[in-house]
Amino acid sequence: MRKTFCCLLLVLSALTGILSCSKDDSDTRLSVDRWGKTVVERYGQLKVSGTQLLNAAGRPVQLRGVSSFGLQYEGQYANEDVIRWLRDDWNMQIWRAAMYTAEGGYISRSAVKSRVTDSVEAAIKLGIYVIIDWHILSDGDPRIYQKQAVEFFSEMAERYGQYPNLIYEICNEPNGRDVTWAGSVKPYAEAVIAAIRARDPDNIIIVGTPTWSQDVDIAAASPITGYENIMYSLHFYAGTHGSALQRKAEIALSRGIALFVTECGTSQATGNDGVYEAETLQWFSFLQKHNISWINWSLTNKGESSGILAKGADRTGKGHWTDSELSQSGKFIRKIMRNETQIK
Ligand code: DCB
Repeated sequence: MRKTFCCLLLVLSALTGILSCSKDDSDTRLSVDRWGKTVVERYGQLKVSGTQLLNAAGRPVQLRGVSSFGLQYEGQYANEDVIRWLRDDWNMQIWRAAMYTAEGGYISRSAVKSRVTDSVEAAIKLGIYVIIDWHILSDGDPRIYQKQAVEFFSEMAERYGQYPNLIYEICNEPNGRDVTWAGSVKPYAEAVIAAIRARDPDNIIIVGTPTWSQDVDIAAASPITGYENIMYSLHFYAGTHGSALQRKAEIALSRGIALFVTECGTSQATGNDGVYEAETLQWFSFLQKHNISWINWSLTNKGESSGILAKGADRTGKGHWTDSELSQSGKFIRKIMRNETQIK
């Protein structure tokens, strides 16, 4: 009797072992798993199939992470200490290096590029994914600095294209009445993608969409062809954008393109007001349902409600912030990323 019971236990534990291995669930939301493997070691080279982001083994994955603030303003946080701390304390799987082009960014001060390369090198060392974000904003038409973008991304692809950690975001938020998909963003994207692909055959390239990366439905009606591993950005601010934008996302998905939320905030679209926790949770459920990756805006201590640090919190750029140095939004997002708040 005892023997049969033991046998039964053995069979049961073997079965649950097989089941948990094949499900992969326990590890999917971890930056480093319980065996010490980083997310890049586990997922490897990412790829896109239809609307889905897949790991090297062909399984759908959802990444979650944090965006820097404008690197020309708070570049001191784009370093290995902070990124390591976010990986380990926040369970961050992806870091976005937001390099503004205008507003005192790369175009007038090219030295800010070192904040991007520091970010990429830290991410490679730490085994997380990293987005190089060409952060157009007040320069709403990406064609204004297309030549500089082609040069910049050629260099980045040449230097880092062989690492699976890298993701290119080629135009943060095209905007302006005359900045259309067909007339402006798509031709720009085709030029920059060609330059990247000449040097990096496979890393993901994310293309911004008109109206501050909201018109994903329009991009989906005429997607970029001839290249693999292309995704499109969808950005939302929970206090401003709701079901109408989700509807646009669903139209885009039904047309077959893959979306990546490279920037989203718990505030209104200004980066301030709120925190809109209920609305953010609703968005995260929506993204989880469609398995869409997201990145939270942003790591700043300037005191705006979307920022994850409390106003004036430590500026030394070492990380290790205590709870009282985090903002309301920071505490809220941290719990979600640590899987302490369940997204249903
Ligand atoms: C995006 C931008 C991002 C911007 C945030 C919040 O802009 F990608 O750069 O960040 O969303 O507005 C903000 C910072 C502020 C800073 C300002 C200018 O949080 O501290 O002063 O950049 O550098 C959006 C997003 C959506 C919409 C409009 C903007 N929208 N926008 O839907 O109307 O105009 O900046």
